[in-house]
Amino acid sequence: MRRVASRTRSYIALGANLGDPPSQLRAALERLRGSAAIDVAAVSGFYRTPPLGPPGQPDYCNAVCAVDSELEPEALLDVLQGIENAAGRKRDGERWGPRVLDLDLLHVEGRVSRTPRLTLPHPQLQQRAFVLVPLMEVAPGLSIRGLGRVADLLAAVDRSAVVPWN
Ligand code: A4P
Ligand code: MG
Repeated sequence: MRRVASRTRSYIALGANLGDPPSQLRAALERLRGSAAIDVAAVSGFYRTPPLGPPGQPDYCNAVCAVDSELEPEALLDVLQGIENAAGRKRDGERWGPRVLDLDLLHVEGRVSRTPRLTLPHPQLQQRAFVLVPLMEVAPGLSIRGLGRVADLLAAVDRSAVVPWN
């Protein structure tokens, strides 16, 4: 696998709203921990969040984890998509429709990307309370170039509907 020169911290959003969502997230975290090239450094709590997208779908379970890796961002995305596929993720559904598992790469420290396959930082990060609440938990001091401090991004959104899963 292609590797960058040094270990880099990345932040991954986990989401699921089909099957048993917390179990899907736990299984994805186990698969990440089982990836030789990836160290899981921190995991947020699990949150119940109202679906963004077509109405009538179940609530999501959302979380964020921080990982350390020497993988290039595209290679990290390969790992995430492999884990989604292993969970039975189908890619023919409607946009923002329900899914058994979604793993998005939110941010890779020191990196930006604007390729068709990978946009970094994640383009909707700053609008999504279901991302910012758990991101704040694992990286309270994080500042993302071009976006600013996570704490300030979180202060600018309505987080009232993002509640602990239990
Ligand atoms: N892609 C580009 N940049 C990235 C990145 N930073 N991370 C490309 C991950 N993927 C990235 O993704 C579509 C394409 O985006 C991929 O081929 C990849 O190369 P996908 O996972 O196949 O499809 P998707 O997730 O349905 O698409 P999209 O538009 O990215 O959806 P989002 O933004 O992930 O939103 N409501 C709640 N409450 N909680 C949620 O977690 N999630 C979604 C999905 C909708 N509503 C939600 C939630
Ligand atoms: Mg996605």
